[in-house]
Amino acid sequence: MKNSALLIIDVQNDFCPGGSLAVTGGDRVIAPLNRVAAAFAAAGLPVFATRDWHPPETSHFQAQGGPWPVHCVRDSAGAAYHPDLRLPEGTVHLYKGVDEQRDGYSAFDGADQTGTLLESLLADRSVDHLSIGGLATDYCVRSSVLDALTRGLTVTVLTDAVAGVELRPGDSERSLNDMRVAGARLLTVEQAVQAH
Ligand code: VGL
Ligand code: ZN
Repeated sequence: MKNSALLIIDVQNDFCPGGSLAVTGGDRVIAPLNRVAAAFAAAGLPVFATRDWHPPETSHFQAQGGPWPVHCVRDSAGAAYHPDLRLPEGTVHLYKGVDEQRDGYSAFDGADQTGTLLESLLADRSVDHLSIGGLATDYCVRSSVLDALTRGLTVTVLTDAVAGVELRPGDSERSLNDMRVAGARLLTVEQAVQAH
């Protein structure tokens, strides 16, 4: 029997339409994520949610030589969860990308507000399988999925609950393929909920 948890990555205003690093269709992940989060909560399974949570100046941003426009600066409106996202009571909140010198794409770079890393939060709950959705397919979702697989967890990627930045057209498709080749299962939310 698998001990599953849901991991929701970076469904924040800055990654949604109107935000400073908007992902095309970023807000389309919200309805499927609300559905799967409710199903996990109803089954008593843990839900984790990350926020990209950057300092005002970081090597992640273009002004400091990095790849990205300013986004998800800690405590800003852009860093808040999208207001339509419904996180169940008891959701464990993780902060990532808090460092001035690192991109911190992976949820495994993230920690809760006491500084406990995701890996140890998962171990505490004997989690061995993660269902993962959110933003962005080609950066934080990809990196989190590959890190989870490296750590020996099994992973389902929720294909209708992810969307990509697509700096290069096709990046999302290529990323999904990389995740599949690395061992992740690709399912829609509907298929994943049925499987539980
Ligand atoms: C992300 C680019 C920069 C992500 C975060 O959440 O995928 N992408 N920072
Ligand atoms: Zn970022």
